[in-house]
Amino acid sequence: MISLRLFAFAILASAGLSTGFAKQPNILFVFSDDHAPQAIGAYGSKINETPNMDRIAKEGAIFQNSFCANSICGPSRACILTGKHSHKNGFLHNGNRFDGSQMTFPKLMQDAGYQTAIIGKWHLGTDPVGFDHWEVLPGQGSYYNPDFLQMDGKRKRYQGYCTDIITENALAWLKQDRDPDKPFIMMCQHKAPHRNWSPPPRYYSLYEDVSIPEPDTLFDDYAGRSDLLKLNEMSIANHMHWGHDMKFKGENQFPDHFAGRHNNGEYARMTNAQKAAWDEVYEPRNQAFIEKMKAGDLTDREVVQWKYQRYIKDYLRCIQAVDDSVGSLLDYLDESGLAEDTIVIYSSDQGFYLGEHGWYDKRWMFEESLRMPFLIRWPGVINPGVESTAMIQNIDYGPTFLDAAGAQVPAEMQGRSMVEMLRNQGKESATWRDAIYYAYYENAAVHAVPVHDGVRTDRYKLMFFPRSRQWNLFDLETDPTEMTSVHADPAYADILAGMQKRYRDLRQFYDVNSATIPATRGDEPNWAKRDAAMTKAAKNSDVDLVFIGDSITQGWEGAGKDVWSQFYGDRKTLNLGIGGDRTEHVIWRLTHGNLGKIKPKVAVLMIGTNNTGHFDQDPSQVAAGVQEILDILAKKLPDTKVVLHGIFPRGNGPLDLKRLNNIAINQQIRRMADGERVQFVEFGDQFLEADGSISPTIMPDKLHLTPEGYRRWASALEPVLKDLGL
Ligand code: SGN
Ligand code: CA
Repeated sequence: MISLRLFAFAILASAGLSTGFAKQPNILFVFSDDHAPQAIGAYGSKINETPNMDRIAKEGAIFQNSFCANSICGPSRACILTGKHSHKNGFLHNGNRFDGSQMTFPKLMQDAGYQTAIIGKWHLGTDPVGFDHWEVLPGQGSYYNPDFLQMDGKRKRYQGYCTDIITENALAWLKQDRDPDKPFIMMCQHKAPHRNWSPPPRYYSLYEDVSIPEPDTLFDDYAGRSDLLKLNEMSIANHMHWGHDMKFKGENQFPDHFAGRHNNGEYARMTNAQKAAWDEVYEPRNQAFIEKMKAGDLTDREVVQWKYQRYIKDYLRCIQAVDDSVGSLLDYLDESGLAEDTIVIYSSDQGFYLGEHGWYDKRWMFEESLRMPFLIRWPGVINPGVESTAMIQNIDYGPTFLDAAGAQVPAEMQGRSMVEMLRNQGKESATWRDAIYYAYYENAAVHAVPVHDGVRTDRYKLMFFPRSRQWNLFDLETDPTEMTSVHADPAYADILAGMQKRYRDLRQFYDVNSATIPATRGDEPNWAKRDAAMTKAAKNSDVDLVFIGDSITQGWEGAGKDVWSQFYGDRKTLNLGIGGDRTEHVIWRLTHGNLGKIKPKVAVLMIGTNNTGHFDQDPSQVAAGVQEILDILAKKLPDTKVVLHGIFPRGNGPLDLKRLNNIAINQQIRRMADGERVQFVEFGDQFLEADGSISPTIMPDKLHLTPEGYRRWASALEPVLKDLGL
């Protein structure tokens, strides 16, 4: 059988693929969910011990600066599969569906002769592609008696504890089902220690008699950073659920201290025997707490401290089972003689807050959730005990696996192979990256974390929040817990400018154009309300004319009201304008219900002045956003004629910078008209005085129209609409 494997490798080598290693190594990639490095012994944990994970570090390498590209489950996994940032692989936030037809590293590993398998959490919506064998949890999966999706489309329920079942099934495939003549990559992906942190019976009492040390920032008040931090819904103080998180039964008895929406679904899945074992341990603890509360023995602060202990102990108990899993897998590699030929990696989809900043969960670009564990053992290549400070990211995993397999890393992968660095015992070359780019897109969702992105170098971190258009800058050397943003500190002016430059350049390097990335503003209540109202209105298909845009379009319901009823009152119209929207928001709306069932004869589109106003965004980027909207309209409303407007002039005079930006956008979007489906109209001159200024009787704030302004707009547009049969 060995000869077959060598034969396969010879073919690979003759095809121009070469690892530079004796043979293609196997890869065992153990990956968990939400396991923060600060809860791993090898990373210096002060709160638990993980001897088996530590063994990987001891016999191989630990990466101290390992980061994710987007700190949330599905996106992190999609970044790994594709070696690309979220905006490139299309999986921006949980709830997206992974496009399995795109290039992924498992497919390329198959091409390179590998047998590929994945068992456990997947969470990408569509079925796995590129795997010879898969068995995955539906969605988040369950800790107790979990169901698994099978390759034949059926579901199979197992009795027992999820972490152990995943381990057993991974071992079964390694032992019995794989083809021993081929190299393999096995991705063993645990659900643990994801919320609701349900441990296995053998660890119900682990840590019960000790008090786990609290992080210094448990009582963070969120001062000194973006005010959006205060809107979070992920604090131990205010957002722990009575049943789901804290494992109480029955009605929430202290609604001032516990959120009450969620029951413990894991308990509900248990068999009677499992329930009895659980109750025997948890109920006396619960009753003791309830009695203390009833006696008024605990201050508010002490309640938070109790909740922290309940949370962290359950979380660490889950990790202990994951550490057992790593132990069993390593033992098997030893026993089977595979250890020498197998790369072993332990990582997790993102970090997690273990009470730091008063939080649980992840998402923010702060250290605890930006970091990912990365431990790697590669016998014969990495010496035991290597510690690397190179900045690595999850987009590097795919390129590394491919490179280790001797396969070509496609140019479209944005990450880089770490193989050379691994051969150099963790020392990065001079051309390795100096900074990482990070972006989080899931706002208007559970935990209320706003969209933000940023860059991190070895010392500084810059974050940008588009909703409030705020920058935050952290000096990780003087403020490692990120308690104070120094963006406005004059002493950091040069550093801020340098980091902003790096931010712009990295966004360009990774081809990030926020004007084309669908974005909801659903975390802003007024926006959410109007968006919902428009989606409702669009359910009525009887619309001939639709206006799409921002506040200038929304203004037809304000300053433009009378003109609207005069011109459009008798026509079947719909106004899809929302003040403050940029191209990316319109893209989101048109793909999330705003077009409903309508099939209008004409769509009037004007968008982009806020891309200019908010960010002075590069005209070609904004034009690409407009193009994206036109593409969506072409797809969704192929029979609708589009009247694409040049963005109206703004500002004081002909050389106003923002006006010039709009002019430059208009120059580009004019070319998007085909004269057939899309017509371009430019009405700017309607609003300008002879000297290029804008009269206050037309735009008092040099941006928004008065009733007279709307009259001029409607009059100029009218012949175009008539021409189009309206
Ligand atoms: C669930 C959890 C959230 C968690 C997300 C994302 N709530 O919605 O706390 O942030 O998953 O997690 S729960 O009530 O279901 O426990 S992720 O790891 O899948 O991204
Ligand atoms: Ca996760």
